[in-house]
Amino acid sequence: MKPAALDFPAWLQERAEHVEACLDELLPLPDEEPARLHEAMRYATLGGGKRVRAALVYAAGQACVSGGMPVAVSTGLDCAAAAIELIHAYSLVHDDLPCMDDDTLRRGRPTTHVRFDEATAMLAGDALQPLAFELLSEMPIAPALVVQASRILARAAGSRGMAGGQAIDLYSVGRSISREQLQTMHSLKTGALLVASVALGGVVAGASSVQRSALDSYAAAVGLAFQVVDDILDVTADSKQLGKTAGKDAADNKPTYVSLLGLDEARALAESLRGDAHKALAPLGESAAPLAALADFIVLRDR
Ligand code: GRG
Repeated sequence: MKPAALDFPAWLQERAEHVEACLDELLPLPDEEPARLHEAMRYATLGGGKRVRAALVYAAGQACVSGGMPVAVSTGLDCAAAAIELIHAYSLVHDDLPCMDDDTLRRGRPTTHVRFDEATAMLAGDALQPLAFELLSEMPIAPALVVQASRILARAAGSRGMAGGQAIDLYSVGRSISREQLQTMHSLKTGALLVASVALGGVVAGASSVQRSALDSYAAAVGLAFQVVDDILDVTADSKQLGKTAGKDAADNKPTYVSLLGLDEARALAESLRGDAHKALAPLGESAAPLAALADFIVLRDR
């Protein structure tokens, strides 16, 4: 019998609500001292976001498990999905600070430093980061896999990953950079966490080397596609649609795929990366349906 076709919007919504509930439960309550810090951490993390990274963790895990999902793997995927969303939330809070992008709108609401204050926002980001690793340490899977997962996330968030990409981004404002340099910057700044999300799902599910290599190829294509589309949306969508300030890259004189390739070629690149992502999934079979649908979602999204 043919498996039922995936209802992707319903799947994504269910996964987003599920990780939101996990985050709500694990974040310190807003009345626990220091209350203002805890309130800021919850503000930065809860009630918004597409939860693409969490969805990638779940979809990659599902692609590598045949038959029913063991409870330990399911709990481990919850921890990994929440951990990556905590790191992502911290990065957005710090990115919006006056010393970085100096932005006032995020997820359709005032940024954390505007809603609270700069020092509290900085501390909220600082505190979200270790909380992610505390969570990974609690995964009820083989200790060797916990170590692998921690290493993947640490590497992706650090100076050889997201923080390094952010540094290159800051130093490249107003300079002309080549397509290769742009790609390096984005593969670190945005791609590293997306790639780590897919890798974490595979590690937690105990993926084989064939499965891991398929996931790696898929993640490389999707990680880059995400940024190309982000650059396109920055010029084609408005702030209301995006929930953040549109047109900011051009206003800040930042090099982007659109400024480098033009809109049509940037769109063609995103489409070709979507094709690469689909091809990479061939060895994973039917269970990779959510990963395939996520590649479509990332490329065809309008926010
Ligand atoms: C401060 C160390 C440090 C890093 C910041 C992530 C980042 C690096 C900067 C964010 C700037 C930015 C808008 C990058 C473009 C790609 C991106 C990460 C967009 C936001 O991710 P979404 O669209 O956000 O998944 P939601 O709100 O849906 O979670």
